[in-house]
Amino acid sequence: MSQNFSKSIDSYQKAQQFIPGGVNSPVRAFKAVGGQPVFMEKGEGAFLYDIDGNRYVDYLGGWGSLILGHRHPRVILALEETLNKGTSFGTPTELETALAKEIVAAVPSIEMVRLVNSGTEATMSALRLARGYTGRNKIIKFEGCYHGHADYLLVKAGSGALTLGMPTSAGISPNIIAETIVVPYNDLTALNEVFTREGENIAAVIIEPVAGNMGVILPQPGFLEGLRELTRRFGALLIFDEVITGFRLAYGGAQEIYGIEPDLTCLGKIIGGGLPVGAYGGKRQIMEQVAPVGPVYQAGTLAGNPLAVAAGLATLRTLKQPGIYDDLVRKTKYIVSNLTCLIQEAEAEITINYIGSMVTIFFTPIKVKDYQTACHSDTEKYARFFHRMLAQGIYLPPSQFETCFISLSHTEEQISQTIEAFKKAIAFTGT
Ligand code: KE4
Repeated sequence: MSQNFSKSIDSYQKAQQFIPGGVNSPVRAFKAVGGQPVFMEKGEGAFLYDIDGNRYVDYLGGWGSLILGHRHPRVILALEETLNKGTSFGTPTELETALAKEIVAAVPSIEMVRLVNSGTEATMSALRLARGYTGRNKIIKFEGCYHGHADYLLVKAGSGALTLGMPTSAGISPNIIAETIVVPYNDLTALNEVFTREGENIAAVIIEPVAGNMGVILPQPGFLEGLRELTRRFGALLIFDEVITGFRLAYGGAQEIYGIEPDLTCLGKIIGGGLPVGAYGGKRQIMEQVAPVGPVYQAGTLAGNPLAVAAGLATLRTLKQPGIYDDLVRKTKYIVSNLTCLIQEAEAEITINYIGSMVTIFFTPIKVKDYQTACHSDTEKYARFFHRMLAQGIYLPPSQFETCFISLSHTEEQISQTIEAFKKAIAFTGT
């Protein structure tokens, strides 16, 4: 299938005149894989259609937001019904209460929740709340985890920061990051040492319970349990950043899978059904420190926006149907098992990490369990692989350090097409 990208190339030239890098989020610019970004026109189910008329099976899924696929009928209907009443009121609406109630019912550790506009706002607010609640200032994050672009979290961060080779951004005051302590993911010994040294100064530990921003990396057995025990012992809050894993791995998120109860949880992506929604929530006694009830301030003009909330609510209500997560896992296991056979047949130096409907194909033969081992991946090979898949109509994340998402809308036919394309791509990539 010979693809034509002339309109995307032209649009990219135009975009770069008005927008830094021609994109509104760095990872979209294809810097890590080379070539020109593809401009999309439309999404439908598991397909993306670009402005040149090329069609792709989509494994980006709006960076994890679109677990139902593009333009799910229930989401579109909810948006149409809401749009008929308006787009934004800046007042409380019953829709917001309904989404909050749905989240509280889904996640036992969340007794109250505040809706915001993005995952960044959710983690930023949760950390401010942790500092306000504990009266402490230091925070711990893990190397390679990405929690959005708040200054004090852009330290050895993953996702786009890692992709662009700038895990710590320019423009951040040393004073700000002086209170951010970074520990290797899955390293309980290092974490123990920090707590022994600084325990009474730590306001919170924030973690992706399953990392998605170094590519998929699972917590080693005992790691999350040890983290929970240490935070409890030293009086620091445990914040699960479930912006990716929330409602992705289970209806109750990663904390349902691993049986760990954090003090605060950050959500995003899926709870907006493709529109901008983030949220942070937890125990009532902590959340009641948030303004206007308590002294920790946080606000947002469009927080709880009716359209975004309606799309999120329709998504969560659809995910509640029996068997939904079993279907996602079944599809994912089918893809992974077929790709694994092809890797073995080709004796390719590729490792696949996956859980639920989250998958990363690492171009390294070693087990990827943290930032250092993720960085062993051959990003040049990944770039060649990415473009070979793109040329065969498969759209993957334009970075080795991201996650592929399987949605409810991926069909057997599209999965077979993907497996076939993978076989050709790894032959070409020379892995
Ligand atoms: P947003 O501010 O982008 O909505 O959410 C930030 C965030 C927080 N926590 C986790 C675990 C996240 O994965 C994210 C954002 N994810 C990236 C993709 N890995 C967003 C894509 C992008 O930056 O363009």
